[in-house]
Amino acid sequence: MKVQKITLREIRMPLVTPFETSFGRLTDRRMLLVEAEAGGVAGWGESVAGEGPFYAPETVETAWLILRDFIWPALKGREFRSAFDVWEMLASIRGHNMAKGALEAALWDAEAKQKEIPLWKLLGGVRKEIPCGVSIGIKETVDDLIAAVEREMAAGYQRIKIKIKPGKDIEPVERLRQKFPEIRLMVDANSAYRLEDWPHLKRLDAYYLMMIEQPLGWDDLYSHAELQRKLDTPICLDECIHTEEHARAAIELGACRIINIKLGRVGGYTPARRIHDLCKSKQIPVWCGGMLESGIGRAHNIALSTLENFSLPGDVTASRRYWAEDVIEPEVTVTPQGTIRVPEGPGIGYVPRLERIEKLTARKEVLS
Ligand code: OSB
Ligand code: MG
Repeated sequence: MKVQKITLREIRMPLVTPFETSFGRLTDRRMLLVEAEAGGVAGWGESVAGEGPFYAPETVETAWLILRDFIWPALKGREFRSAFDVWEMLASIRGHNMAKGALEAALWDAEAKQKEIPLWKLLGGVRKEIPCGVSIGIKETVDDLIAAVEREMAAGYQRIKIKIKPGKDIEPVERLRQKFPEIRLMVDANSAYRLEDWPHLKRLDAYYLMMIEQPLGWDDLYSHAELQRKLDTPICLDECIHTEEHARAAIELGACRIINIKLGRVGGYTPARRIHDLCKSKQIPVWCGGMLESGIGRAHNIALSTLENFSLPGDVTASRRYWAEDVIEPEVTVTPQGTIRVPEGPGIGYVPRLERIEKLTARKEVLS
């Protein structure tokens, strides 16, 4: 395989409804799309870096810079066996996983398209239908939250995750449990608490949550291990896990019992699969996280979710939950049973709508 050229595009899309987490409120999304031309096909990837360095250190700007000045020069003109090798070719660049992951994923898509098979098959996926959950942002009132949960349950989603932060945690969870005693419910704090808050977090044990996601510091495995010893509720790590080594340390320390895998956070399919395999061997279930992606990133999350140990519903949802109109054809839809049927077409299995993408493009750079 050899990459002839890559095109970076920044697209902007307004969210259907604002999304609030403990680290901020988002109304519009800026996304960096990578199109890679290799051997007569075009592979597509999406960087999940945010507008600011609040979920993770990377931003749209840093991902653009690293892709242009370091990642592209490391691949340009080089012959390699398959997309599997890209991660290793980029090993001298430390961090910047979201930038790496965008191009790496685009090359997996390209390879599957060259071979005329679905990407999920190239990856070794086993699932034809993936179970879906939703992530619901922090709401003004608990009544708003209840209404949102009712809507998503009616749409079929198999589990509900709500975002929490200090002051908006116990009460909403308690009210949701009164109203919906049977649903699969979990919370995500996006690092809003400190270890000293453990007696407060301990109160969540009363509500038999599936898990509490990333309660403590974004890079603090040690405190999560302390906290997990005090809680009955399983901790799931998101922000903390950027590498296979972090995953290994987290598991060995007892810092979590579940791991959320995001392609961008770990730098692409090769590291994502390694973390998946490690977790499988340690009986740690994983699920696929979401980053408010456009259809391109969404399609990749679907492919990743077909791997065997993605046994819990992920944050992989219909295009319509976030976008009035997506950038792929067809859009991602969810069955009344709360599943997504995995596409059978080549590569990611959804076709990028070039005309629409061009219209949404705020800036573009072609590198060859
Ligand atoms: O922590 O999983 C998270 C969105 C932006 C940044 C971080 C997170 C999220 C979500 C949204 O929870 C998941 C989705 O894309 O539906
Ligand atoms: Mg999270």
